[in-house]
Amino acid sequence: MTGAVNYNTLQCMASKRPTWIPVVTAMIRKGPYVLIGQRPEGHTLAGQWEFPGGKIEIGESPEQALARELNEELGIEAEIGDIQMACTHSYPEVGIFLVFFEVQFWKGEPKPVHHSELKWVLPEELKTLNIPEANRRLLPTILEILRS
Ligand code: DGT
Repeated sequence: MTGAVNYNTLQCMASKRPTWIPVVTAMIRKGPYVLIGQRPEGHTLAGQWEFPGGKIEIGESPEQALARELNEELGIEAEIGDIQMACTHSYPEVGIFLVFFEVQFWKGEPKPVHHSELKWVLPEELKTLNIPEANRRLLPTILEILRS
């Protein structure tokens, strides 16, 4: 039977395909400092320091998703700048596709609406903080970008 779609075969293929979650994050810069937030209790990676951001929802562009996340998490109206880098990271059950954007301009003062704490740090301080494994692997590149 040429041209016929075997639904069971498709289901089987789909279940073997890895799941990737797209995540957008912001490098929010003020002079030499960058803003990071501590992930709250009750979420994965609780206590770790991350760049603010989150998952892209269906129908959103990456920039729209990041602007929404920054509004929800920090209470700011951000102008999303250029993509600085992108990477993938695999957790046991799922992978994330992580895209970092530069943010230099925003309205409002960032508040820890979602995070347990926010802080402005010098890029070097990231070396000493508990950060997600996905970010740790890329730290040399992250530092290079933040120093420029
Ligand atoms: P979750 O992960 O189910 O607890 O849900 P959320 O809403 O706390 O997670 P969300 O939306 O922040 O998703 C971001 C995912 O990407 C999460 O698994 C942590 C991971 N990730 C790794 N590095 C970073 C980073 O620098 N910033 C953010 N925002 N997420 C990161």
